[in-house]
Amino acid sequence: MKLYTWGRAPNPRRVLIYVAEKDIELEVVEAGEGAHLNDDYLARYEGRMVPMLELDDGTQIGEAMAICRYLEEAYPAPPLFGVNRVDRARVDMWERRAETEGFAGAAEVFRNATPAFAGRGLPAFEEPIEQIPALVERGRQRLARFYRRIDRQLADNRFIAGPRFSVADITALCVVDFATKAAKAGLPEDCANAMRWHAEVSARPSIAG
Ligand SMILES: N[C@@H](CCC(=O)N[C@@H](CS)C(=O)NCC(=O)O)C(=O)O
Repeated sequence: MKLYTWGRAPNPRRVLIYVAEKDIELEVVEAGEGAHLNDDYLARYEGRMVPMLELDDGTQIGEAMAICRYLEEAYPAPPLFGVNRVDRARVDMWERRAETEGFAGAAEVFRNATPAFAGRGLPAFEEPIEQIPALVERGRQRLARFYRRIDRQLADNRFIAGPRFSVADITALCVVDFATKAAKAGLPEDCANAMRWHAEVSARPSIAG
């Protein structure tokens, strides 16, 4: 099994944290060269993004959560997708929100504001996709709404989806760190619950290093 990653890119990081939480051994392969994925990887994988998990029989699995779900079946302990029907639904719900609200917002800011991504306003396209500067502000709005939402949720919950650490925390943490470093749009200081959560999850061995 090989996991293809790219430097400190946030989506492969979701899988790397998951793998560290589970103590799963797999071969990690760097698919990037500076600000680009390398040509060999792009030619071999039609998804043209990372992360991608390649099984020993050549099967290619893209999408961070599809990879984690595949691994969850082989390595069920500790459970990171919830422990019962309601819990699993809650984890899915918050993980989806972290991706579709948080990641989408951070990506809108990053991809439309970063000079090195000129002509690459969206990932995975072969043809140029121009940046749209107006999306930077809209991305910030999406992120701000996501931050307020998790701050309210974390007022009564230790972790994003309830009392247990889950993939929802992994995705939300990667959103916050990516937005802070790459989009200069970190957690607002008045989001005290989210700040408390961020400090706690950042100290986990799978994340702190
Ligand atoms: N929804 C995908 C998102 C993957 C994604 O956006 N990956 C980025 C790196 S974080 C990528 O491969 N970008 C390629 C590029 O910018 O050329 C997932 O969950 O894995």
